[in-house]
Amino acid sequence: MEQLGTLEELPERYREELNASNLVPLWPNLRSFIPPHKPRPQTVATAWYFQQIKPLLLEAGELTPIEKAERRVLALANPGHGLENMKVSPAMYLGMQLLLPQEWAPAHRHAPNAVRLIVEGEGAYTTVEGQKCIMEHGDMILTPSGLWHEHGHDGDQPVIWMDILDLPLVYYMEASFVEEGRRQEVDRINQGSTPQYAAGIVPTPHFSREDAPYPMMRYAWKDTKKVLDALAEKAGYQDPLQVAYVNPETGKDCQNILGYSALLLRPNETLSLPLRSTAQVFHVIEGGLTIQIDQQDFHLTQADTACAPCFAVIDLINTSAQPCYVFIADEAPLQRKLGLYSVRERHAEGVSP
Ligand code: 1HN
Repeated sequence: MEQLGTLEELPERYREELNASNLVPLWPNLRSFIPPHKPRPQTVATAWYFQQIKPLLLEAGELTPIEKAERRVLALANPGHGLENMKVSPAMYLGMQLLLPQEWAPAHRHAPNAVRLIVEGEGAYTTVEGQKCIMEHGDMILTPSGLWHEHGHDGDQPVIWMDILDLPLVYYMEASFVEEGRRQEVDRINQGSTPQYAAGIVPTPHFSREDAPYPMMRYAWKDTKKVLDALAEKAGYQDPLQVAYVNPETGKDCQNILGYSALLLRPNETLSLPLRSTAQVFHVIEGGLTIQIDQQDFHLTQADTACAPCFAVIDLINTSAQPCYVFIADEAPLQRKLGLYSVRERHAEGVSP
């Protein structure tokens, strides 16, 4: 591939004239905008350890009253994107949120979609459009774009959860804003059971399905874990055990932009993932594992989180005698809609299996 001309090669006078007319020569920048063969991500493989996060988050609880924070969150920022940009990848924001007993995080609704993954503590809940979703360890709770949500806490211990939002993308699109609201009336308590879906039935379409794109707000961990364990009983050695969080009425991704799944890594199992065009986040719900990302090892235990850039070579390694359950978030729904999603086999990229 030809080496292209640089900015420095151009006469200073010419560069100044371009500048004054808001013009930029493409050729010095061309290679970085369309690099050969694969993207050059700013996202760097990074891990965040709960043991380090928790004391700092609890200290935030002493330093900043909830009224002064609205949401008391420490964002997990990828240094490759600049910490102040508070992103883990081009479209994913991650944060750890603390709510103390009796605290209240008031109602609002905003353009970015969010999910909460409950990390620690009991007694808290999120109310989404009048539906009170009880928070238990490992549950995933949706708060989709434009829906009212607020958090409360009737328990007696701090509760910590992880927020995942498509904020970086929505902000980049200049589409991000919030509205504040009044305390919601609770009209339904979601305890996590979804007997209609377990029965293989959905409401009849007297109401257009389009009108209810979010039939399920809470994905209870106890149910997801049961399904993974049942799959493991029938699965062969090294069959990937991964389930996607979907809209149970359509089978499609549960949100428009980010995708969510859960994976079981059995004792002493190693899983070599295919190379994917999306960045990925890995969060340990139970157990421990080593994640090798482009030859870099991260040793994670319960509540730790790591991210990998697009097309990274990733191995998930469980050397323990305990099963390990991992929550995964990615940008696949967004990339699929844009026609950008792809998967490459390792051997085609010269990587040994
Ligand atoms: C938000 O609304 C929440 O509702 C948490 O708990 C984190 C990060 C950025 C923008 C909005 C919440 C957020 C957020």
